[in-house]
Amino acid sequence: MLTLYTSATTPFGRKVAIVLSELGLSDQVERKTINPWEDAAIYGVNPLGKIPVLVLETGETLIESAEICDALCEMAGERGTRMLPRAGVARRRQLYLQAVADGAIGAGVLAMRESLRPEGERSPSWRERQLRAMTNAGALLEAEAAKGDFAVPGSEPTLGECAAACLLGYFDLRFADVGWRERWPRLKAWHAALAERPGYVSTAPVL
Ligand SMILES: N[C@@H](CCC(=O)N[C@@H](CS)C(=O)NCC(=O)O)C(=O)O
Repeated sequence: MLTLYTSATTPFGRKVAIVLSELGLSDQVERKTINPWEDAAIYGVNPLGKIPVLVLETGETLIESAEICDALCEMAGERGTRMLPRAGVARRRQLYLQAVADGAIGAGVLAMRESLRPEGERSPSWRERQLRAMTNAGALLEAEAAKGDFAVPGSEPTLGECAAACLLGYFDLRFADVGWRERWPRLKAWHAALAERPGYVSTAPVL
């Protein structure tokens, strides 16, 4: 059994959960819910204090969602290779899309935490910078979707697409005022189809 430390709202943990579902590995994982901001027990599995964390049966601990997804794709054989090719330009493309989406989510987490600081300690320019990274990433993904090689409805998403879907879900959760569907119509159409997949539905964040 694998052990996944995650929470009901983490977008990075959601990406891992979607990948597990798409790869048919969900039932091989025991989930442990933890709030990394409040529960110091997280440092027992990740010195960085972040989730998600995946502990393998060997005891090996993976502390970064991209690293976790890579390992899961390797475990899943053929389907894993379709989600994340093992080498070459096709692999780099998926890692690139994932880096764009993950980077934007990370910026969003910083902006969200900034808004929780006491009134006088908040920096509007800092938040603005993080939002700029998020909207730049959305625009970039819209351009990628316009190239026409994002998954068509009903087909299996790649790793980059799973990450992109989590970014859009995170806009819905914390940054609805950005109005991403109005800004990026191709992503809107693509997301509507992907959002029907069981892995996306069953991992919807719970506040
Ligand atoms: N690059 C990491 C980012 C993980 C991350 O930032 N997780 C957030 C929750 S969404 C967290 O645990 N933050 C706690 C902290 O930064 O102290 C990954 O992809 O796994």
